[in-house]
Amino acid sequence: MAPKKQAPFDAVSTLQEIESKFEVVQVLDLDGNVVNKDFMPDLTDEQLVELMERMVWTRVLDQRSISLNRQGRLGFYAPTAGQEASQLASHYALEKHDYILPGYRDVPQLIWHGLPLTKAFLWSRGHFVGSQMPEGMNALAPQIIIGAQYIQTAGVALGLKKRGQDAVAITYTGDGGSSQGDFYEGINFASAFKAPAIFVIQNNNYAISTPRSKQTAAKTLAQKAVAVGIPGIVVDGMDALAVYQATKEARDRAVAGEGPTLIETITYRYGPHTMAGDDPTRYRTSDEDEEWIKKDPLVRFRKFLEAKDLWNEEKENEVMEKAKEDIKNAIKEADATPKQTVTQLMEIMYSDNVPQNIKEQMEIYKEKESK
Ligand SMILES: Cc1ncc(C[n+]2csc(CCOP(=O)(O)OP(=O)(O)O)c2C)c(N)n1
Repeated sequence: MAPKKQAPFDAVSTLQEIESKFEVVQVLDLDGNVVNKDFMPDLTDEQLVELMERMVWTRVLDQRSISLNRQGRLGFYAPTAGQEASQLASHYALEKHDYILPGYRDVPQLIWHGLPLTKAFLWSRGHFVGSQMPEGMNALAPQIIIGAQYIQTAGVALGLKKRGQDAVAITYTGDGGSSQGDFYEGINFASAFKAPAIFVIQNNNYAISTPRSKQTAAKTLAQKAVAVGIPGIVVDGMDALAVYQATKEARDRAVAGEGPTLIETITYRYGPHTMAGDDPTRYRTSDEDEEWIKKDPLVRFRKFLEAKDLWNEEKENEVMEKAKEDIKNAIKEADATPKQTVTQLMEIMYSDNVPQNIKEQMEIYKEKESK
């Protein structure tokens, strides 16, 4: 009997079908109403309040960091306002012993993972003390090379698996980062080894001034997961509950030995890319900004909590005052930290096997800096 003739493969409709499945998952609408009970996280009232406190505190930190930068009291700073749900609700789904491999905008996650604010300020100033994580805090310093942290995350996650540790490695990049070679290598390697990794793409629609539409022809960034055989999900990145739940499910899968997940959070940064001088008005319209401000993660979550009688103005003011006080103390402490020396910079690069030429240079600087 002649073999049954195979139907011609329709690559175009297969693609369209896959792309149509990647809808944006949301839990809260703009008025803070739950619109998707199936994706509602299992969080206690105390936990919901704590997550809001972290977002409010971090919004104040962003505002103060921008003015400290303008006063010349901070160095590198990448604004975070608008991305609080994407950053902090994903972090909230982690455990203390999980590893974070952040990008340069992800300092808030480090702070809530245990990085003292003083160190965060020192990192901004390029002081090496700011890159040294406290003992027991599992994180790398923020990555500046776009996408490089994705490869490192595959390695860290594989290490966790080989040691049989009940922990995950989470990393963050932007929409621009999802076009880098390192991005593909990282998700592919982690997938092949079923490493316990969570890959987050914070899609804030711009890689500095390059719009998302020029980044890729793919309809979503999360669908890139399909090519390496891992689950991908697109969530409303201005919706703390949706971000939390997506990350929690990804973590559960990872520790159960089921491998990595790719999460795309649709978000927006209100400020410039960094404080180094890009002017968003040259590449974004004020109409676009206004559309996004309507989706603000704090406003939406506040409405949700207020309806449950868990939040009010007084509570919000308390958190804002606490943030201002914390910032004041931390910047004072950062100012009082001794300036780094060239000798120290060389010393921290090597634990042993210091090359001869570095040893010689160290001697020269030790001598110079002892005066
Ligand atoms: C490998 C590499 N290429 C270029 C740069 C310069 N650069 C810094 S930020 C940036 C855009 C990144 O955009 P995106 O990944 O969307 O992240 P976002 O800052 O929006 O969170 C570029 C190209 C870099 N740091 N590293």
